[in-house]
Amino acid sequence: MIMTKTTAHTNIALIKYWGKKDAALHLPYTDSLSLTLDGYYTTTTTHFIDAAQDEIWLDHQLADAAFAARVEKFLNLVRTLNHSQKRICVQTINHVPTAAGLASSASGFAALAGSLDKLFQMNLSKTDLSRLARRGSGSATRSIFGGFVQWHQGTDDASSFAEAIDENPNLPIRLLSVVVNNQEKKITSTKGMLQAVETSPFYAQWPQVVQTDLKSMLQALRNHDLELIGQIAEDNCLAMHALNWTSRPAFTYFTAATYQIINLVHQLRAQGYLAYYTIDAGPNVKIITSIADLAQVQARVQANFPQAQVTKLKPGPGIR
Ligand code: 2P0
Repeated sequence: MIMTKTTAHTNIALIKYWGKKDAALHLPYTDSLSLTLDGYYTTTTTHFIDAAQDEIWLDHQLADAAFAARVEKFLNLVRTLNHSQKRICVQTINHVPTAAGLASSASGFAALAGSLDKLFQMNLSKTDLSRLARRGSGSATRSIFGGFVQWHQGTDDASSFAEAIDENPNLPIRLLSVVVNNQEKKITSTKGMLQAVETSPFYAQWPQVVQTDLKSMLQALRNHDLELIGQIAEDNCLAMHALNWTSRPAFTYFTAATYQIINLVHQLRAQGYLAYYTIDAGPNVKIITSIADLAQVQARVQANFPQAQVTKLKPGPGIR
């Protein structure tokens, strides 16, 4: 029997992906740039089954209808690519709170793509694996690679893939994931970004914002300028969330706790610590800091938010 077990890590976007120019192919309106994280990951195993239907397991239980439907759509794509009708059993273990804005779809579809590549003996290159993972979820495109990763938006299925910028960053960057709420989000990323594209009068500005931020970020990475990396990431995150505030009807992923953590980050920075924040499609915050300041920043977060689940994260590897 073929070993199909594949592990993929989540990634945090420092330059965000928010909006698709092609919903079916998951082609984004902009490039994006992320850091793959060590501590949150998904492990997926697949095998063929002699059955009428696919079998989808999530964390040792049969998956709910919404999760199963999304996975089956991806299985259908891979079956079509391989001219196969075989049913498949998928077993997924998430070492990351599902759908809490912590990119479980990124690690999930990257791991699933990697596992199916082995099952069907497709022998895809990393670039082609990235393109395949993209069909499951946009952010999964980047989780094929470790370290800092750029997703080139491309113009079609062939040209939209991610590339490693620096797989083993020699940079003292650390992140603190501050989970204040691990409930599933009410507005999925897919829905939220569609609403922003269709209704925010500021969406027209977004590609230009990303282009400028990306250029500055690539330069900051080359210079190992961690302060600047944090500042650009924070600014870009706020620009993304401004698209949601300016949608009609307006919406936000932020909750009261989100603002409280933002305020604490500002306080820490005023006191001389390296601390910036970035936030995805949920209320939880990731704090960007340095090895030198990690312990102090973590202590302050834990003292101020004793209920929060705080996890230290560092750059992580690509799929394996
Ligand atoms: C990102 N996010 O760049 C952005 C920033 C959340 C905020 O990609 O519809 O699950 O499957 O392509 O990838 C989360 O959205 O959305 C996401 P789909 P996905 O990481």
